[in-house]
Amino acid sequence: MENNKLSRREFMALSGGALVKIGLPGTFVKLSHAKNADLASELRPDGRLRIPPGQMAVESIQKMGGSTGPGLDPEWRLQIKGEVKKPTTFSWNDLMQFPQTDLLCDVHCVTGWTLLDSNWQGIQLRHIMDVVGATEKAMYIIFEAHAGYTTSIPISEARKDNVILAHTFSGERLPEPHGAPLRGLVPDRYFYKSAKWIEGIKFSATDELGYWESGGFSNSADPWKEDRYK
Ligand SMILES: Nc1nc2c(c(=O)[nH]1)N[C@H]1C(S)=C(S)[C@@H](COP(=O)(O)O)O[C@H]1N2
Ligand SMILES: [Mo]
Repeated sequence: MENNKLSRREFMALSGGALVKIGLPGTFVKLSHAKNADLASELRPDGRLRIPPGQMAVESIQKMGGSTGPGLDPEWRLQIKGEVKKPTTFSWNDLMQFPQTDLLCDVHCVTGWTLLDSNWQGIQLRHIMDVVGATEKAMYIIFEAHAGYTTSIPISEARKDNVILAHTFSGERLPEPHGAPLRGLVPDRYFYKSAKWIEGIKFSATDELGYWESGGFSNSADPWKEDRYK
């Protein structure tokens, strides 16, 4: 699939005019076609294609917008709630006491760009799950972010090693447009599952469609199945 398959018109239709927020397809700087062609046959350790179908590797992360969040506000807190044994509100300092994970991963935006070998640091979500104790009813994780943005993942995804709450990108504190102070990072789903500026994480027995998911985008958001739309 060509990137231009996601035409402006389709985006407008699907997202009810919220086009600007998800970004204009085709405005990003791609790696060369030759480099993309090289990578096209490369496989990940799990046997999946390095570049999922319909994606194009780009040179750097793109700023995809959204209502900017709290940045480095010392009053910022992360509230963990719902189906957990110990509902807890963490400060920045609390989170810094947890084991920190260094992650090298690829991210895939539904508009067609893929950033390879991006480097992040943060706290594994499954570590937080261990600390607060998910109840047996907990089947989904709902990320609640600034300005009402939400997105969800199944708890099975949330337990994966590569799912983190990221505060550092390329060795530096996450820039504000990319989600400071903390964002979810779910590399194996389209990037709209990686909520920037998170303020809460809700464990839930039932799923709740997120911001993009209720606007026509896929809830499974699996890049290798090209689950872009519902
Ligand atoms: N809070 C919040 N998180 C968000 C979004 C948003 O608008 N608000 N956009 C999502 C989408 S559609 C994408 S592609 C990525 C973009 O992240 P980036 O701006 O760091 O590239 O963030 C996701 N997380
Ligand atoms: Mo996106």
